[in-house]
Amino acid sequence: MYPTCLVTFLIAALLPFAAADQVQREGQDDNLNPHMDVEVQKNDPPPGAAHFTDCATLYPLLYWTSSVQDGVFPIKPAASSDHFDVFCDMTTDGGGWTVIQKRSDGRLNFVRNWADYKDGFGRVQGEHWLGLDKIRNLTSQNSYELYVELGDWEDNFAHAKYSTFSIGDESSDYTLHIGGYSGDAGDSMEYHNGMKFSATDRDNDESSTYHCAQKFSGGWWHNRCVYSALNGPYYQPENYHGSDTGLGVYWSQWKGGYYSLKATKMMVRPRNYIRNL
Ligand SMILES: [Ca+2]
Repeated sequence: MYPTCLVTFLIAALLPFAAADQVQREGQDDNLNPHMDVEVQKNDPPPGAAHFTDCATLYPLLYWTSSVQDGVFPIKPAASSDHFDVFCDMTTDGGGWTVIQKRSDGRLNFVRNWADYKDGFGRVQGEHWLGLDKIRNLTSQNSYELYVELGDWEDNFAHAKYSTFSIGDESSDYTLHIGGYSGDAGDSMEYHNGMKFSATDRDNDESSTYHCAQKFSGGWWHNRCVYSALNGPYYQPENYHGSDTGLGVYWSQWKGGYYSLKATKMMVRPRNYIRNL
């Protein structure tokens, strides 16, 4: 698919950078790699970054160089003015997924305002929300699908896959377009199709009674109010007491009304992605 010389160039140029970048970010310890003396200018696009508009376009390079693995890589969607780092899931369901949301331990607060949800928060290596503008830029460059992975406190996992997923721009309040469910988690997103995004300081929901984003916290495409709320407040099991506590991290069709999930991951991929090269 790629000429040998291009592959060689990209391997030489991109992969060491990605490694250096990751080391530097994780690096509370500057001596983590004393041989890596590279001055990384955050605003300079890394060599090769402009070639990849999402993790799916990166996948063939990793495949042909026998280096398929999950990890952090720089991408630049067509509509984005600059590159940014994303976490690429290259192993689930054929790989090529760009992660847009992840929760795993509750260390990151998701009860946030509009500006935070617009810009994104957290570190892509761990819990994070990629940001509505970036999600918009990603999903507007092709027809995208969404994969939602859920984990409970007994280490069971379930997933919901949607063959259609995109969001409008900010002038539409990032209206959600989603459909084509398959999976074993149940469809808890259909109720939110066509809804605008709401956050703690922005009530765009369909309820005249509630400010859903304040009542259930976290930003989401609230209706009246939720069948799912993956950005809801995170609870350890010992601190969760059903209806007395609230919904927490919520996906009604899998675990029922009052169960706050342990882990979530939302990720996107072009629908025409060819998984087997
Ligand atoms: Ca309302």
